[in-house]
Amino acid sequence: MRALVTGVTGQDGSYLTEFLLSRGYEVHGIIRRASSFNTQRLDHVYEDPHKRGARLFLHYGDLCYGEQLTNIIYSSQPDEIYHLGAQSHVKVSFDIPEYTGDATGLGTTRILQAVWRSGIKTRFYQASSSEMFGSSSPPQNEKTPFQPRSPYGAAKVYAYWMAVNYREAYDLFACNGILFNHESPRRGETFVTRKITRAIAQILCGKQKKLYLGNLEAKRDWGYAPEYVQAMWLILQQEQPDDYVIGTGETHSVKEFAEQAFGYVGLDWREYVEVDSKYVRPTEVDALLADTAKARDQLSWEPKVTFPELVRIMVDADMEAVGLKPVGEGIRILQVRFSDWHQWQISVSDVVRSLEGAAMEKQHA
Ligand code: NAP
Ligand code: F7E
Repeated sequence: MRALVTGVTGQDGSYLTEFLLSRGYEVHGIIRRASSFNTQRLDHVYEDPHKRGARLFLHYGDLCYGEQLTNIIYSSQPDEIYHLGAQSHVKVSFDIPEYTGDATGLGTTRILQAVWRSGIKTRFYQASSSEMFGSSSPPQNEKTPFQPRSPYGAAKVYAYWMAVNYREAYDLFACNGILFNHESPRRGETFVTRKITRAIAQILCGKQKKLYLGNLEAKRDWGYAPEYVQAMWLILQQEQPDDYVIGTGETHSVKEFAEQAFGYVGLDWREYVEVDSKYVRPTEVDALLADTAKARDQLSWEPKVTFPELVRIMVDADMEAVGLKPVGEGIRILQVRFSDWHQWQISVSDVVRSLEGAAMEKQHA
């Protein structure tokens, strides 16, 4: 089997690549040209493509330019396409709404059009988001109306309907995974969970005194990212193309996340966290909570990692990244819950150290 992954350098793209390689896939990934290395999340699985038996190949492309996307799709002839690439930061989407619409919204249309025009028989996964539900009351499922509250959410709604439209108009095997927030030690440093766990490690080693956050009352359904990429794969293995909500069925506030994370290392979050209105959004999604009955029934997918466990995994990883001895519960959770494809040493330690190295370089730049 051959898969093409857009957004391969991101949190989900890197876990999905590991998972697909572990299942024997050949994986082609699309990366953006950057003036510095942007493949840190993949370095541990990357092999020289000249080597016999190499199964990971990277191609330059940008979601804002259709021609190159068509070339890559045509030349790699994938059995499955996982379209994960996007400008994925909600707050940033208010600053660059036009670009967000282009990359996150139209990017999907460019890929769908390339698939249709090239006539390749492939299955297509669209990375849809719980942000599309916006102000619709929780719990949210596949039938809940979309009422997006950000340029990002609106762009994802457009992309969602384009996937549905190509399925209905051209019989493409196109599916939407409507994923609720999922986090990990590879989460980008400016998303709230990683911002908190990373700050704790910096505070513990004396490099940071305060953590400035925005809205502490917002509630999210937070799960563990490696489990979510397994759901993406399952969605494309079904007999019929369809759309699925993926989440944990539990919701917690930002304040609760901070409380648990600081508490895990014996600190009181109230002594360190301060609110800065700079991080408050013009419009907020107040509460997200997944109703995952369909995924449970049809995909037999259920998350194994709980909210306190997710917090522990992330804090342990960020402590390790700065050279501190982790508390250790997070490390044990991966040993018990995951098979070979996702274990601490290879999947967390090596990657987090290289990500932390890159983040430090940026700070000094
Ligand atoms: P992420 O870490 O921000 O990764 C986004 C990826 O898209 C990166 O590889 C990035 O490349 C790439 N990208 C951005 N703009 C691009 C462009 N113009 N051309 C080509 N590539 C581009 O996001 P994630 O958390 O892995 O999420 C994966 C997908 O799921 C995204 O579509 C996101 O919107 C969606 N989603 C995420 C969540 C969540 O909780 N994580 C929930 C629901 C849906 P660089 O590395 O070069 O920046
Ligand atoms: O914010 C609040 C913020 O940026 C979560 C993306 O992966 O998930 C993600 O979007 C909550 C919001 O994630 C800070 O206002 C408080 O209510 O971590 P976040 P998000 O906006 O939910 C969805 C499902 C996606 O699809 C997206 O791609 O936390 N919050 N203080 C803060 N958020 C940030 N980033 N920084 C703060 O200081």
